[in-house]
Amino acid sequence: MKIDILTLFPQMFQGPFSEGIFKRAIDRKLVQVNIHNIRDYTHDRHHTVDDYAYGGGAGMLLKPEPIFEAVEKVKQDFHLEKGAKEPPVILLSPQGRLFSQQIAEELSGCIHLILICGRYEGIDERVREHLATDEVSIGDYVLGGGELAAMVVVDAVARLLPGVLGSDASARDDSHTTRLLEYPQYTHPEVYRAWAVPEVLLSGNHAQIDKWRRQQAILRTLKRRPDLLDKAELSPEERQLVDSFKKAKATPEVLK
Ligand code: 9WO
Repeated sequence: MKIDILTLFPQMFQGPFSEGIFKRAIDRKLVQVNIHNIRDYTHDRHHTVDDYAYGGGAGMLLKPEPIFEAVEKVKQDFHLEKGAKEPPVILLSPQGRLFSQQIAEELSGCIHLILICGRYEGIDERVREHLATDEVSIGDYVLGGGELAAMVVVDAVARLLPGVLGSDASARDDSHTTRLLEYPQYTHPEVYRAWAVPEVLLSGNHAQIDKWRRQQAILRTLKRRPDLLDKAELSPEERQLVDSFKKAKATPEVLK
């Protein structure tokens, strides 16, 4: 997969992509990330990327021309390489559709992504209307710009690509694909500051361990993210367990 990121702050991307699984994936050519400075696509001597809003109001907006030209250039370069179809052009903004594991999976099927990071007080509406094919938000808060959001999206997408993690299983097997939160996990020592690892995990009884973990995942999800349980795939017995806890007036010990 090739990912082109348009930003006014290219240096912000130096950290995340030079560490850990990313670095390995890039070294192994499983993913290619190119950072482009929007300012390089200006033509005036001051390299102007922002201007006042028509109608007045707070602050400066990103001008459309450098962004259009940058997107057109990276599209053209890719087409020359691959002769491929139009890639998604994703604008990171608080007004986008809310990012999720499902969107990450959808994007991981693309061979080329173009991400646009806004800055200042906003971006000329024509970028949104006539250039971006998609607008994505990573959550309901305002950031200084789209860069950190782009890194979140790229991180979530890249780890789903074949070969990026140790195995396909580890990427797909986690809680947000199965839509339950994770069960509690423990490593050595068996007792730390008088806090012991739950007995069942030391039993060696794998059927019992699996059952305990599944129950813990369900109960934790019920307590912290009950909205997720509606979509989860539960057996009839597990549904009953959930319903009995939901109906109970007092909070059961396991949920505290
Ligand atoms: C700032 C501002 C200040 C005064 C009046 C209005 C204002 N609007 C904004 C604003 O929305 N700035 C944005 C900053 C412009 C586009 C890039 N920025 C951004 C993207 N902030 N937060 C995101 C973002 C992206 C994805 N998911 C969550 C947040």
